[in-house]
Amino acid sequence: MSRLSKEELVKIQEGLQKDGFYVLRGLIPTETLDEAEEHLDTIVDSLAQHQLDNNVTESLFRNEPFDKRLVHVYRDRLNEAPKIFRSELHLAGLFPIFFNENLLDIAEHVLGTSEIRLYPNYTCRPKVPGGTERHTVLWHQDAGYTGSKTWHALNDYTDEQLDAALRCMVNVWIPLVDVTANNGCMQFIPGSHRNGVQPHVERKEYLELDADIMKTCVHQAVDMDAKRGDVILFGQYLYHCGLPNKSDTVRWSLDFRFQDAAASTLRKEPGHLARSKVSPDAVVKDSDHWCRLELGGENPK
Ligand SMILES: O=C(O)CCC(=O)C(=O)O
Repeated sequence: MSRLSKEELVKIQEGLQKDGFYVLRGLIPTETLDEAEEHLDTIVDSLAQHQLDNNVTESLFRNEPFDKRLVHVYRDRLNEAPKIFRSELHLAGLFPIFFNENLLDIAEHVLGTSEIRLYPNYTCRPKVPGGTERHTVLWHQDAGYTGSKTWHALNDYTDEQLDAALRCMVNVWIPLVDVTANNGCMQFIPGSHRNGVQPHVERKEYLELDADIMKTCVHQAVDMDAKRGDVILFGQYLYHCGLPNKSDTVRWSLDFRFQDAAASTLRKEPGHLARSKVSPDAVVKDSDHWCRLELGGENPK
């Protein structure tokens, strides 16, 4: 894997500062994506087996392609299909993506520290067709979730801790299939990261940015089309949503965040150390190590 140059890292940081996001084309090698896909398919194996055991389906659909299999497993019940996987992601095939050296170089450059954690919120989204409410992500800022006490956050953080936690995070979104508006890509409002954290309303499946705020800017929304292996970077403050999937295949993607390991996660989970000069022995070493760990890292006793 060739490493990004200093010039490229500077350009990424400038793009993030200016627009609130940056897209890297073809960063993740095909073999890495193929391996991830193979391991994610084992999650689909379990779901298919469960449906078969309960006489809900007549087959495991093992020969169906990765972007079709869940459609068969959940045929006529697409609104029951899982919207995310999290605890299931301690799979060997995901280590090379979550701990990709180029992504860690970007995090180190953008966050200005060698102490980087994988934030305890890493997600795989199998966005099934049908445009269901469950699979259509409403306009939001990730900061809305990170600080939300009814969602994941601890009850006793200070405003200073919240501000520090949000400012030293970079979000990574990777499509495992080509994505367009038709199969439910994200939409961004460029420059919206400059507005700070805005009010969100609790909806059934997701939080939603205040409707009056969205009225003023939704006409600026851009479709974040991307190819398998591209990487979309953005920050906690950017207004974004995930469109409904109107295609007949599953829109698979991964999203995760890197954070300065010195900041609070604002959760009970500490995350997983991904790079460190201070405590190199505490870094997640390899895929075997990753498979032995649990979602979000060991909770402090
Ligand atoms: O994948 C999507 O459609 C939306 C993802 C998203 O909102 C996020 O990663 O914060």
